[in-house]
Amino acid sequence: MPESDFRASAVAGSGHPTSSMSAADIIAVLLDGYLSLDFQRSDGPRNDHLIFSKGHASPLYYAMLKAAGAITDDELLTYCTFGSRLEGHPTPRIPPTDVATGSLGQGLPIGVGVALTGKKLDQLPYRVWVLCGDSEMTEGSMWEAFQYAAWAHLDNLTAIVDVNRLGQSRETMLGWDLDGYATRTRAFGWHPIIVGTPPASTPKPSPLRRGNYSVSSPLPPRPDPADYWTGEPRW
Ligand SMILES: Cc1ncc(C[n+]2csc(CCOP(=O)(O)OP(=O)(O)O)c2C)c(N)n1
Ligand SMILES: [Mg+2]
Repeated sequence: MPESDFRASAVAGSGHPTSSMSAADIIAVLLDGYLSLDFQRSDGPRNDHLIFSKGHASPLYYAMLKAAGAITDDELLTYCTFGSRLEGHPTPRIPPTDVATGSLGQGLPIGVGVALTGKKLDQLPYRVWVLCGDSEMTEGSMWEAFQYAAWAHLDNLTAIVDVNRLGQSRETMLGWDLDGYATRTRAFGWHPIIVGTPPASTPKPSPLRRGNYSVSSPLPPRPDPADYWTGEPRW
């Protein structure tokens, strides 16, 4: 998936490949053992739902679809071209996407609605998985969603927060404070599980670091590569 992620972004000269890399392990584990979704029959009512609330990680989403056999390599490389189903942010044009995401703070609230539908209206056994960014957690709508989901006892909903310390242009408010996320979500009635540990020290900027993904840059280096903005490709 990381290879597909970078190839699609490189061909398009666009996208957020490092935001995608950041969650590649998470999605690989999900795909391998947890996500119950038949990509060949993605309209099946019992399928799990996967919502990329951090929709800018679309290269990863499409890399996952390729890994699952839902799209070909040729289609992967149409990423971000006119007429392609693979837009810069996922839309329902490409199954099994339920909803267009990309405006941060919307995917989890929508996931709440899908989980509510499965549990209360349709009474289907599917699970809803929502991939969220750590900077995205500053959106108030996320916390409305956390609050409502707990109140409605939506035990069919899993929010995955990809804590990579960085937002668009700098460190998030909580940085590597994983306990800070756990404390907050627990206070909202959730059962947080911390997976992994933050690095012992923040690595020096490297060419493939999140937020600075120059592979070979024709541009002169900036004074502080840590300040590079996500979604600003420099090949
Ligand atoms: C409502 C909204 N505001 C701003 C943006 C622009 N934006 C795109 S990516 C990004 C940073 C996201 O950081 P994070 O949620 O931590 O995701 P990461 O890329 O680190 O995985 C921002 C602010 C957006 N997509 N939506
Ligand atoms: Mg982040």
